[in-house]
Amino acid sequence: MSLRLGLIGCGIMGEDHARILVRDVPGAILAGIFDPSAERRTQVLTLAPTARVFETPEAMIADPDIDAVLIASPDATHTSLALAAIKAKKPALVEKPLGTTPEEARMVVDAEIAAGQRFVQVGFMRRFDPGYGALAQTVRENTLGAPLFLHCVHRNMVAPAYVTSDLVISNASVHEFDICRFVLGEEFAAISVTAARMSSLSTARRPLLLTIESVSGVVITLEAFLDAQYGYEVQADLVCETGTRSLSRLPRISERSDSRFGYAVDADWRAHFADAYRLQLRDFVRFAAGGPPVGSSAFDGYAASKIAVFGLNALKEGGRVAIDIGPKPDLYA
Ligand code: ISE
Repeated sequence: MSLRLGLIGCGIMGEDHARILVRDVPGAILAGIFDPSAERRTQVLTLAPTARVFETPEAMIADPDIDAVLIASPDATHTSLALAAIKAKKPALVEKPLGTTPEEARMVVDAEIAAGQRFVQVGFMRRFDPGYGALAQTVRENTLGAPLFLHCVHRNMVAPAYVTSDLVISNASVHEFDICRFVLGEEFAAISVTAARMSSLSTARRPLLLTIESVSGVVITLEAFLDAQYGYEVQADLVCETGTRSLSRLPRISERSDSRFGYAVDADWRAHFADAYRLQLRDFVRFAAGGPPVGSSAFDGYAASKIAVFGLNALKEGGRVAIDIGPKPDLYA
């Protein structure tokens, strides 16, 4: 029997999950949806006309006809809904951030520890991207010697007006914190943040350069620039003792037209990480059907939020701020 998934939140990410689920994920159906907006519900119902509409997310989580949930509602609701899923003993794929503060995210970790079981997968989809997978493999198998630098770039076309410099760290850079921990397979020791001058095209936030030192001494640099205008771009260059390995700069398709030869740049992360989103959902369905946990755990979600707080301190106070996220509980070993 197919796994019956419930979708909480039918906005940009919820609709994307619904589309992927309906088209590309065997073994699961979209059985229920919740969203306060009739317009957004209708959009998702056109993809899955038989999905049942629930009045509240709590009713959906408790319903015996729903086996697992995708939580893609506004950030401030993630923690309480993840806790409700754990209480109902239902697997949940929770969009990042797991909490709006590390304390909130920690509540989810503690609830899983008390339950003695993992239910939550955090939607840091980059862990499923084949390119990042290859970088992680390089480190794991020591094919180029020890890693020394990891140079990252995170550029958005234009972020919404509410995205402040703080959110560049706590909402966008958290992806980088998670994927760099994954690629290097270790924790961070310190962070510093330098803000560039404001782009004249955006007065909401400043472009940031983050420098992070890992516990073993790898230096990570991250340009986080959310107003690049030309499109969405993510880069990562892993510099090791005997060579470097990088995410490809070139998309799979090139084009010749109008006397030009070139490549298109993706407009946003959904297009750029389409493969990763698909693989993430497939693996979540396997996990929810009884398979092993995969992807980012609740502890990884907590770690990203906690690192963000150290980053915010570094932005505010200047200088190098030591990072300590504390020990990893046995459940996540
Ligand atoms: C956005 O909030 C996301 O979650 C995307 O995955 C990320 O890549 C993007 O840059 C953020 O602004």
